[in-house]
Amino acid sequence: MALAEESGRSRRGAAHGGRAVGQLGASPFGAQRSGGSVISPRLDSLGSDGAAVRLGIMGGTFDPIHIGHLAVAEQAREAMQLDAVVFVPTGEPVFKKDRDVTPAEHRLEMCRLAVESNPAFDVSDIEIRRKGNTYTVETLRQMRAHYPENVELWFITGADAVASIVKWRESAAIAGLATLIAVTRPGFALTEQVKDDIASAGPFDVRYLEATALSVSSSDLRSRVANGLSIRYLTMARVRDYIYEHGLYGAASARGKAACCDAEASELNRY
Ligand code: DND
Repeated sequence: MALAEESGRSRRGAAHGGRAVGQLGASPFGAQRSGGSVISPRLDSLGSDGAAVRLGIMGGTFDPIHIGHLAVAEQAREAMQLDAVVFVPTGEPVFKKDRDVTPAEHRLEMCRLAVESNPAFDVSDIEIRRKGNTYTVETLRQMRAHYPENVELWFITGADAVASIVKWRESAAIAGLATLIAVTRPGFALTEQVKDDIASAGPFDVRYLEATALSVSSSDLRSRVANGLSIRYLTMARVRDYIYEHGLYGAASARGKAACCDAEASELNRY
């Protein structure tokens, strides 16, 4: 992996200790509200000790989450020295109205299962708790309002998502809320034209990152499950087990065929 390019306005330099989220101490700042956490129980107090913190935000429909999402987040964390990455599954994704999206509670739970072994990763249900269409600008505003200034927000996207950002709600406002990390994704070229379009849509600070290519997609996983094909190695074993346990993506009818291939991996509960 190599950092291909860095562009845009400069950001405040900060020393980052590379602390994992589990090591970030609790404090009065961001104390949980009586009704529960604001971002997530582990992340609410981020930055409360005044130290500079870089929080990566991985937004997605995650229907289902797979190794492509996880690898992108991990490589962005490493390359940009993010202290933590929070996965934020969408409530009602605006660009997916053409198909039935799996209920949010399933997508949320699969995200939780997928990230639980990484101490630098966590999941927030902030977009699911917010009713109506999900807009990233609102999520970033909520996070900005919650965290002190020493917490920098870094929004991680694949190349396809960043190319469409100019069409997102209040895209210019997003530029003022977060640094964007645009990670290359197989099949989606980040052409100079795309970069120019983004630059003309607002004063975005975009860091282009060449990550290890993983040509895996949620739609392929859904299709494989529906057709009784194995998704072993394409997502975490716990996520795969969850899909079969809950009969997602037509898994109930396909279970017998795929289960014979997956039984061993389920026992190991790894890949
Ligand atoms: P997707 O539906 O593309 O997520 O949504 C990505 C984010 O864009 C979410 O946070 C949405 O709320 C936000 N959005 C979309 C449209 C409009 C607005 C906001 C608005 O505010 O108006 P997926 O689950 O499909 O993918 C999640 C991320 O992972 C994406 O950035 C995608 O590009 C990336 N990805 C990969 N990157 C590298 N290699 C792979 C990948 N598969 C997915 N194999």
